[in-house]
This record gives sequence, C-alpha cells and structure tokens, in this order.
Amino acid sequence: MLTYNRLNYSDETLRELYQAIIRPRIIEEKMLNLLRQGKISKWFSGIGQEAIAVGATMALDEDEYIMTLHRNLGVFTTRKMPFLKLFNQWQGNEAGYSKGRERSFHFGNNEHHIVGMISHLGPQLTIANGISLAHKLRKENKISLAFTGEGGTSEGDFHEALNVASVWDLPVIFLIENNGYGLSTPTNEQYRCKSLADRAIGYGMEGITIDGNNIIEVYDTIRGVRDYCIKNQRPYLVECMTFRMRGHEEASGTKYVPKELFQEWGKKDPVVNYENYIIANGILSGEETKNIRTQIKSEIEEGLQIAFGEPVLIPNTQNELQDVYAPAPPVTNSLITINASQHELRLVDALAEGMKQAMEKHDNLILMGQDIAEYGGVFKVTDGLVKQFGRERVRNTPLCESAILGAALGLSVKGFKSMVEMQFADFVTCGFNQIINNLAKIYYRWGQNADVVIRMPTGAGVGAGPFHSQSNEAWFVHTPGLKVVYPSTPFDAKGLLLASFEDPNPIMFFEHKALYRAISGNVPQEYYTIEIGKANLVNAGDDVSIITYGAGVHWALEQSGNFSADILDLRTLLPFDKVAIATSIKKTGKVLILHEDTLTGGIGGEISAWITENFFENLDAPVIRCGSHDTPVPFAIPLENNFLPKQRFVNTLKELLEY
Ligand SMILES: Cc1ncc(C[n+]2csc(CCOP(=O)(O)OP(=O)(O)O)c2C)c(N)n1
Repeated sequence: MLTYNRLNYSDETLRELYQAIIRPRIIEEKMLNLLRQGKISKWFSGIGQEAIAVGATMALDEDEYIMTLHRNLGVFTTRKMPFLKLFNQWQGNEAGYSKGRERSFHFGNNEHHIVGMISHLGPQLTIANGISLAHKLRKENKISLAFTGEGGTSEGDFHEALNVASVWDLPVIFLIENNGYGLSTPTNEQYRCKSLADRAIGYGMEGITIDGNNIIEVYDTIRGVRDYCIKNQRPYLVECMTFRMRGHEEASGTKYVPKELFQEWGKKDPVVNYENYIIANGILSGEETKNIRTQIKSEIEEGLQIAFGEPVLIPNTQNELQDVYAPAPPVTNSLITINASQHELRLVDALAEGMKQAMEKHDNLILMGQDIAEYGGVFKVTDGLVKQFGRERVRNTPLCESAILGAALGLSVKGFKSMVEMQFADFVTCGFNQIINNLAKIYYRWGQNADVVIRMPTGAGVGAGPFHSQSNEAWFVHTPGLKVVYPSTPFDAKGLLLASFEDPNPIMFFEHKALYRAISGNVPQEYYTIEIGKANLVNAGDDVSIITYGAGVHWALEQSGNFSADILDLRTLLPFDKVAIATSIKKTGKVLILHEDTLTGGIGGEISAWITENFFENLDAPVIRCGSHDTPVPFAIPLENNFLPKQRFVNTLKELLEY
C-alpha cells in the first residue's frame, strides 16, 4: 500500500494526474493482449513504473524537452501523442512518427518536445546537455530532462553527461528509473554504491532518491527540482525507486526474479493505489473513473481499427535515399572572381580564417573542443576566437568526446549550429557511437537534423605513432547520413569549411596535420564556399587518372612532371564525385587510386569497385590501388616512411602505365 500526501495540490491537479497515469496502463494491457495474439511486435513494458514517466512529464512545461527510454510510454501519452499515430509507429506503418523506419519508442518528435532513444543506452543523457545549453545561451528559463535506467548508469555516457552538466552549470534533470533489474542483472551486479543518487556528490551536484511509484511524490519532486535547476542554473540527479513488473521484454520471461518481489511490489502498484486514493478521497467517484477508462478504451479500439486497416508499406527507394540527408541550401558566393583580393595562407591559417568568418556569419554557431578557447586548440585553428566571440560560443570542454558530440546534437535540436574539434582524429573513437548511431541516423529516423561539423586533424608523416597519426576517414564513409570532406589546399580548406557550416548535416571534416604548415596557397580574403561533393582536377594529363585526396594530392603533384596524368582531388569522400571520376577515366583508360589510409577497407576499394562495375569497357588495365601497409601507423620515421605509400606508388604507377 502506498500513502499519499496531496500537499497543496488542487482536486483538478489530482484528477489530471489520474487521467494521465491510467492511460499508459490501459494501452499496455491492450498491447499485451495483441502481443499474445501475434498482432504486434515485441514490447518493453512500463507496467509498474508509470508514475515516474507521467509524474515527471506533468511537472514540466510542454515545450521542455524530454529524452525518453524504452519504458516511457507515459511520457508519450502525457505529451498527448494521439494513440492512432503512436500505434502506427509501433506497427511500422508509414503513418507513424518515423515513416516505418524505426521501432517502438526509438523516435522523437519536435512538436511534442521528445527526443527518443537510440537502442544504445546512455547517449540520450548527453543530448539533454546540448538542449539545456541552448536554453542557457538564450537565457530561457527552461530545463531538459533525460531518463536512464539504473543499468544505463554504468555506461560512460552517464558519467560524461553528469560531469559536463555540472562543469557547464546546465539546468538538466537526470532521472534514474531504478527498477531493480537491467535485463536479468540485479542491482548488486550493476553497482556498489548505497544509492545511485549519491553519485551526484561526485559530480558536485545535488541528488535525491524518491519513491518512484508514488505519482504525487514524483510530480512534486520534479516540480521542485525544476525550479531549483532554473533558479540556480544547475543540474540535478533524481533516483526514482520502482520495480519492473514484467520481463525485460515480453518474450524473455522473469524466471530470474524472486516471486516475493512481485508480491511486495504488486502491493505498491502505482496505478491501482492512486485510483483507490482518488476514489477514497472523493476526488473522482468510482463511476467517474470507470467512465474515464471506458473513454480511453474506445479511443484505443478506434485507433486500432484504423491502424490495422493501414496499407502495407510500399518502399520507395528514391524517398528512402533522399531522406538520408537534410536538404542543403544552395552554395553561396561560390563564384569568386580571379581579381578578388587574395592573400597567401598556410592551410592552417586558411582554416582559421574560415572559422572566424563562419562565426561572424552564423551567430548561432557554437564551438566546442578540448583546449580550443584561450589556448587556441593544439593546432591553433581556433586561436583568438574566444577573444572575439567570447566564452559562451567558444567552449573548452572536459575530456569527453561522446558527451560533447551528444551536446552538439542537442544544440541542433534547438536550432544551433556547432563545431566539435577532435584534438586528434584518433580520439574520435571515444565519440564513435554518437557520430555513427545518433548524429548520422537521426534525420533519416525522424527528421531531426544534426547541424554539426566535426573537425578531424588527421594523418601521418609527423612521427607521432599509432594513436596520433591514423587515417580513419573510411570508417565514416561507410555510414549513411554523414558527409566526409577532406581538403588538400588552403583554398579548398577555407571554402569547404565554410560550406560545411552552411550544410545542415553532420560533416566529418578532415584536416591533414602534416599539411597544416607545409602547404601554402592563395586564398580569397572574403567569404566563399566550395560545393561539397565536387572533385577538382588539379592536373590534366592523358595516360592515367590518379584519383586521390589529402596528402596524396601533393605526392601525385610532385611526380606530375614525370607522367601525363589526370590528378583528381576528390575533396569530398562521401558523397564522392562520380561524374568527375567518370570523365577522367573515359579519357585515360587507366586508374590509380592513391590514399594514405591503409589499403584493406580503405575508400580505394569502394571507388575501384564502382569504376569496374560501370566502366569496365573504358579500362585498358585493372584499377590499381595504392595505400599504406595494413599495419598500425608506426612511430620511428624509417618505419613510418615504409608504411606510407608516398614512395611506393611511383613504381606502381610505372607498372600501370606499362600494362
Ligand atoms: C549500450 C547498450 N548495451 C546493451 C544494450 C542491451 N540492453 C537493452 S536494455 C538493457 C537493460 C537496461 O537496463 P536499465 O538501464 O536498468 O533499464 P530497464 O530496461 O531496466 O528499464 C540492455 C542490457 C543496449 N541497449 N545498449
């Protein structure tokens, strides 16, 4: 039995809480029936935990974002998502929230201010930071709230998210639904602190543990915590104790849970207890609660009838491909006259000039990265920007790639642009999940774009060893939803960087460290952009096409006096310029693909396959690839020279020409 303290809440409020908590329970009871009949797909039940989702949602303003999890039906219903559309979503119908592209609760919707989870537990916590940062920058008195299970608190993103929220003074509520089990894992195999709320102390924030089955307690606590977060501009950790009354998902059973626990927690059922309380205290009569139930049931039946009659989804491949990227605006100022005032800049300075002009043009652009403010970044690309644009827009970050990339996505949700600087491209591995699974896929999944440029100082040739030298662009080329840009000259670097900031999609922007200060060239002083996806023929010849990018462009150019070669600088690797490649190979009939990346699985394989599939008849020789050896990048200079294809490719080229 639960005991309720209504505090000063009006009958009206208590009635609203009842209407909100009863709805997800009735929906789920119906869903369980349908599941048993094999009419719907698997389901993660929130039965027994509804007071948390419902109470927390009721405590927020409607335009405050909630990052939800798989058991949070109560958030979706309390935010008044129509049952019909929700059911269409669960059924994978075109009329659902994700056009059939996502399952269950793995979607978001800006109209209802919900950012749903991806399957991976943890990343949603860091998105809340970005949303709250947006509130803070705009001086809006709003919070964001992110859910996690107690299992999810063991993920690195939980720690990174809480730390960043605290260091940046962000008004975020982190809410743990502690329901006893993470799949089959009980809490004593998940963590060893007395209460998870105690973890707040370690991050320098406040935390509290409450009864998650008591809807008035949840509602009142979250209201109070919300006020605290706004007033103090601080985050807060709330742990709600509850119990998962059904299996992790319906098919998986509950054999591992002692029966007594079900009995004990069954007595504390959040819906039954609250209904009894409401009736016993005359807030609603038994008749009235019955009517409310009947009305919800008929709404469900009506929705089911329509949704089951929905046509089977007929795939349209063109639509599917089109929805991978948010539409990019047309390129502006791309035609610069030859007389435009130019100055000679090193590649690093061209990037710095591009960064500055991007900041001037987009007042909603936020820069984030390790040591990028006063220190100027380890390669000094952001040097001086904090002085001109201030610390709100040029932000040093703690060491936590994942949390910052997640925050960048949160900023996008609120209409900001952002740049995240990886200190070295190698460290992107610590933020890999956010890029690959969150930023890259979100537009296709439910139409929210990730307006983020991730700058990647990359490449070898500087004796920096296996973890400061990697070429990892191919990892991202394999991920639909990303664009991969890789300039080789100062002119391209500035123009492509500015184009990247205009593009609303997530862009992996590779900058070769060894070229930063080694390559100079004329760069227009004014703002200009170069179209993403367009290659550049940097040398024209007849006998062979050298298709390359980054440092490879310069290796090839050094040899250009010895061969009659088209040297095609791809400039963008995803999408790569098929027209330019086709034009060149039709002319020369021989192709060498040269890249610094290791050979196996490098983008050369993809381009080679595409050429062979489409232009076999135009070829006078097999398509040849030349890349680094398939080893990690070695440290000692002789080893590194041996690793790189810079010297090797010349012989390969000769052999190809003699073929
Ligand atoms: C990163 C990651 N690892 C593993 C899983 C598989 N998985 C899905 S739910 C779950 C248990 C989650 O437990 P908890 O966070 O306590 O949430 P609950 O399901 O209890 O609500 C696991 C292991 C996952 N989704 N993401």
